[in-house]
Amino acid sequence: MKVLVTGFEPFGGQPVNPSECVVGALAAQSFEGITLYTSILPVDHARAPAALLEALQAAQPNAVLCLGESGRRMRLSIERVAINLLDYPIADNAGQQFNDLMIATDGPAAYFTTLPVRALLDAVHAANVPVELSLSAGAFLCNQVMYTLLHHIATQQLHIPAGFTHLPFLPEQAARESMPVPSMSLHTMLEGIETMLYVLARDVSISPEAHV
Ligand code: PCA
Repeated sequence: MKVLVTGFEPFGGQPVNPSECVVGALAAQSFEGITLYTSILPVDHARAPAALLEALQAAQPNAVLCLGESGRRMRLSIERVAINLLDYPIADNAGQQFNDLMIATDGPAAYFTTLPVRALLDAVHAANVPVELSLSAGAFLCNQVMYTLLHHIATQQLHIPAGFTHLPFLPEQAARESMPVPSMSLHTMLEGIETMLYVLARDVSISPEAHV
């Protein structure tokens, strides 16, 4: 099966983005039964959706897992819901900052992820990697990408499990902070995300007519 995994470039003054590190490490490996496609998305409200849709077109995947950083999270956070809202206090990497703006004026208020969240949670937990289900991907770029992904899949009537997982800071990021913040090693993050990929490979029934 084909799986598209995306990450984000660094933002907010951070030297790295753990999602970019995880995606880079995954791309250097091979996974039995999985053809992996990867893409690093810009933290730019105008360019991120097009970059995501381009990656979807190129991969024609059977499942999509988008990754991003959330420095406040203590565990891998499998997001349940993307909301139709851009509302964030810091500028994106293009210097833009929005409040109270809809992502899609013709779209519903929210989408649930179509990933098998309970199976993913249980498998990652069984692999001894800290993980949780999270209600909301926020209202910044990660939410925008998750909403754009699920809106595209819904409107194109695709049958592709898709969703988002937030990652904590890496230890080298946490070490730079003046206040104590949680972190997780790249090795542990990779174990968790690899486990998720194998769950998707096991659980996802491949629809041959799925075209993105
Ligand atoms: N995290 C941000 C955007 C890019 C990223 O990695 C977010 O949580 O929205």
